[in-house]
Amino acid sequence: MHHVFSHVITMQNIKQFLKLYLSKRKVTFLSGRSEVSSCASRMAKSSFEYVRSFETEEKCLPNTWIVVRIDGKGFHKFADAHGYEKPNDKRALDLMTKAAEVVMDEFRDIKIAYGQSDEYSFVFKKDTNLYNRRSVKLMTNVNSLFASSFVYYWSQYFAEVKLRYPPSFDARIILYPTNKNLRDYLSWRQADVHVNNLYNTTFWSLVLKKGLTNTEAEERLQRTLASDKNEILFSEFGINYNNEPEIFRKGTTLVRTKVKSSTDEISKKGIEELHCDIIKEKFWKEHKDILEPYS
Ligand SMILES: Nc1nc2c(ncn2[C@@H]2O[C@H](COP(=O)(O)OP(=O)(O)OP(=O)(O)O)[C@@H](O)[C@H]2O)c(=O)[nH]1
Ligand SMILES: [Mg+2]
Repeated sequence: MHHVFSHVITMQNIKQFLKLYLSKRKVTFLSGRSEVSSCASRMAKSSFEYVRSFETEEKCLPNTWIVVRIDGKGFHKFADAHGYEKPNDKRALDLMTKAAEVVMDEFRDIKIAYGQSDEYSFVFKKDTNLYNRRSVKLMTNVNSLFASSFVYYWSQYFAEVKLRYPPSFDARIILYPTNKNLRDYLSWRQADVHVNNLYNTTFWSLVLKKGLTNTEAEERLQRTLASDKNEILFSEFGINYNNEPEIFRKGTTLVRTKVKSSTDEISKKGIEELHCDIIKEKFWKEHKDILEPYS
């Protein structure tokens, strides 16, 4: 016992011990951060990670058309703040369509898009597997790319108008099981343009060209039928509503087309902008590829 003790406390041993001890400390000190972070990551995997189980994930029903519709938030105010022309501002509609094209370029499973006023609907093919059909992923990605593109391209369409505050859009997702349901949805949006645009065209003619106050124009149009508004436009303003630009009357439909390249060998997919009737059969006969693979 005495022998061992006396061996341990020789000066040489103390020096060696201290050297070893300090070098170990240094190593510990230098690797302190990684030890702390690896400790945190171990903790994250253990005691913190359970929070992940609170996340929920909703998937769109298989075999259904997925429609994402975005709509400008408070665009009545936004239009006024940025001097939109009344009742229709071509720049605004073109900017909306530009943003929609960016979305269609990015998300190739969108087969058709339809826009009017401050809204755009995007239709994903029935069998898309994008984001595993997770509805929140689909909806938020479409919405945020649309909104950022709207801002990104603003100055190209409104060169003289400064963007006064950041616009935003709401979004919803709707599932349609049959082709008929989808066609009826798109018809509903196009019928909405017709009703609103006929009203707005007549309303703003009365206000801007005839000097009526907003209230007077509103009263004048109360309980009028479409035919009455057509008549007011024609007899009082010489406007034949059917000759108004199609983009205002029909909204904008975006479809994919095959564009022949200059060499004529490869065909590249492009986007075509249409302002036509999508309620009647004709459009769907001419664009069979949208619905036909599906029943
Ligand atoms: N002057 C003008 N206004 C437009 C044009 N396009 C859209 N708007 C305005 O945008 C509004 C769109 O309607 P809503 O989406 O129902 O109304 P909103 O004010 O955006 O309200 P929320 O969508 O509920 O947030 C219209 O009522 C118009 O005031 C346009 O080309 N010219
Ligand atoms: Mg809106």
